[in-house]
Amino acid sequence: MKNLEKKIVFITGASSGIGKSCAIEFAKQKANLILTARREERLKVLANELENKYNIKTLCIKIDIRNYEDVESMYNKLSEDWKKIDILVNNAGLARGLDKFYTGRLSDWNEMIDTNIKGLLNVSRIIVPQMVERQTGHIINIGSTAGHEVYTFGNVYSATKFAVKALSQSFRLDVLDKGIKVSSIDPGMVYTEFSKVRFDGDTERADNVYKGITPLSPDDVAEAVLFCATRSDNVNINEIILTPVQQASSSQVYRKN
Ligand code: NDP
Ligand code: 8X3
Repeated sequence: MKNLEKKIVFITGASSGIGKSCAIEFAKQKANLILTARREERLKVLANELENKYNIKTLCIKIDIRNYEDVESMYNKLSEDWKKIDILVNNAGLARGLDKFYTGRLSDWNEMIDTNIKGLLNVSRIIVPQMVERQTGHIINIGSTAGHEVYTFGNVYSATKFAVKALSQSFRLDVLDKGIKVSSIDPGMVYTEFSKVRFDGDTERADNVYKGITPLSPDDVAEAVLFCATRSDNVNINEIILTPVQQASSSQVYRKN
């Protein structure tokens, strides 16, 4: 298992769910972390806990990845040491709504497209050039089973995750001669704030999504991320698809009463 001590890991969406669990997994490996999201207070609490527990260095940065200029100026303000990011975890993302496309809300579509596709591109465009220059690095994108098959009413969210899949494959081609790894971790149903966000804070509706099943935990996904990040230098894990045992596909889920 590759040693990650003092490696610099940049995580988007570290304030919650999968991103937060990834932060904890990398901290256990003694990596130094750049934790980003819009809810800065949450990042600070997490960073403080991880610094004390694992004796690592952290930076917390409030950022909305939809804004390219903000991402660029955030990176330019980093010290030369912190700029040398070894692992980029493109995790921040969301679903909004669950509707037929012909009744869907434009604001929901824009938020998903701007975050899941353009946000991932914004961050990658800014961070990857230094990996290219140093001929080393690892980009880990969080995709979804929704990027492999559509499901009823999943239209635009699925489209964004199909785009993430296309980008992961394209990135791999673009950096083929640069010594950079590109992995995609594609989970099925994970119990996080995802459904609460999707249903605008309606916790009852959100909880119903997971009724009768044992979903993945964000820690399960973070373990897969860590597995990719700790393979030997010559090994690239292209893709991991993981689902709860009770989920066979995006729409086939076995629920116990
Ligand atoms: P959460 O809602 O728990 O976490 C989402 C994270 O993304 C938060 O930290 C949030 O931080 C951040 N985020 C959202 N929008 C922005 C933005 N514009 N700028 C910066 N950060 C942003 O959900 P998950 O942990 O489940 O989601 C993480 C990823 O996993 C997403 O890409 C999602 O599509 C994917 N995924 C989730 C699955 C699931 O079932 N939960 C299954 C498959 C994939 P903040 O609000 O503080 O900015
Ligand atoms: C999240 C999983 O099935 O809700 O990407 O789309 S699903």
